[in-house]
Amino acid sequence: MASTEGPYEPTVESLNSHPTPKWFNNDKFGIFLHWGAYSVPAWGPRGSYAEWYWYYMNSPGNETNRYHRATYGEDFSYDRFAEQWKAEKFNAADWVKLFNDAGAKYFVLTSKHHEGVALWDSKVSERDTMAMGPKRDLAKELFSAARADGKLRAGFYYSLMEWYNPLFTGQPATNPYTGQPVPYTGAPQSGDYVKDYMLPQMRELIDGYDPDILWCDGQWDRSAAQWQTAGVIADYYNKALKKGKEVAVANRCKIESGALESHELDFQTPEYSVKPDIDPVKWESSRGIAHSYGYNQNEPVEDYLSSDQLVDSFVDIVSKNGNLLLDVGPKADGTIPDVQRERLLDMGSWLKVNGEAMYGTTYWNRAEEKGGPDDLRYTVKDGVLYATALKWPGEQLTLGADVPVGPGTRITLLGSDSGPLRWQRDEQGRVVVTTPAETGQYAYSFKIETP
Ligand code: FUL
Repeated sequence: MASTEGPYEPTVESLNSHPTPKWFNNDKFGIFLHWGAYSVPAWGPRGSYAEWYWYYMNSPGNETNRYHRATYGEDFSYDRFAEQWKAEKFNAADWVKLFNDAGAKYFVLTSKHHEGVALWDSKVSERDTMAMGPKRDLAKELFSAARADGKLRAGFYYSLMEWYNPLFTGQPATNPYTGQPVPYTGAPQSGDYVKDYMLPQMRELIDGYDPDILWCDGQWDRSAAQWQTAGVIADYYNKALKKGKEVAVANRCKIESGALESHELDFQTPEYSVKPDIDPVKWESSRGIAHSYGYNQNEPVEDYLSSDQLVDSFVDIVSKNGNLLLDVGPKADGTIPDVQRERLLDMGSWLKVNGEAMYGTTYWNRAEEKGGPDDLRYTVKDGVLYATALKWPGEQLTLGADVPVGPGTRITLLGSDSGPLRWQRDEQGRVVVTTPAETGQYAYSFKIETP
């Protein structure tokens, strides 16, 4: 397909010259959503990805393979989950409100995971939630609600690869127990997977829904030359530019290696991992609150991060030039599990007080004060330095000797009404701040202003 006019061309050099949007750096916190037919069984061995249900079900010897036979029987094909998926309690406005209350600034919805079920009204396939299960354009409902509300940016995750699509694999999907072929419901039977199906789907998402973020996945399965995503990305950038809009594309959209920590496109995508130190190349770490992206009913509450751990990890990420894309796994009925909702609201109440030390900041000359008595992280914005202590420091907070302080310096604790705090230097020249009464919870942001 011919490229639209504009400065971006479908070459590695041209696409890599695209700047990471400023808003993407400023916003820091997004919500990832993994919702699909896998949300119906919503099951995986503890510590595994529940959205991989079909793959594990198809792997003899795997716990999910045994679980499926025992729970649903050998003849129950995966696509029946898509039919059982009703989303009957899904209310997009409620989700948007929850994400706002969590302090998130954007979200990324799985428009199609490796199982191949599209969450929008796809014209090139009937393997979508219009024809199957919910019989609704879930993506449209969520994007419309977000746009009506006007506060969140909206992005799409899109899996380039599909596990058992015959058009992609060259063989029929099969029943894992009998080896008999099973239908791959609704997907086109002929044509070229990439040219006639995958790239047109990506264009449907971009042209029809105007996403702010494109977050590909499943890229490892083929080379950049085979995926041919460069033309779609160039058009996406050019169209955005014409509209005066800035969009962000994840490195997994693969114009070169697609490796999670490669520098291609707009940001790196480490998964369940955090950079050990500042990386000036923008990155966004994604993870579920527990060990799965898709909802896993087999995961007990103790497998979830506590709100304290979550906030600490977020502060750590931001101090190192990262964003946190925190995943929510909704249930098949469209409700969000209580434990996930609670964590999100705790993040939100922390950010209400301390968000000033996070949103719109950049990293300082170092992320943390190693060797000091307090576990703290630095961020900076408009000449103001913030030091966020991951634990309450006690009566004194010890900052590095090079923290810029002088006669007019004013140090305050966000959320405290005690006013400016006393500070002095210790024998090693470090800046020691006398703390007020303990406030809030999880982590404590001190604001250091020097005229
Ligand atoms: C991985 C996928 O295989 C996981 O299921 C999840 O979507 C994660 C964000 O990317 O590569």
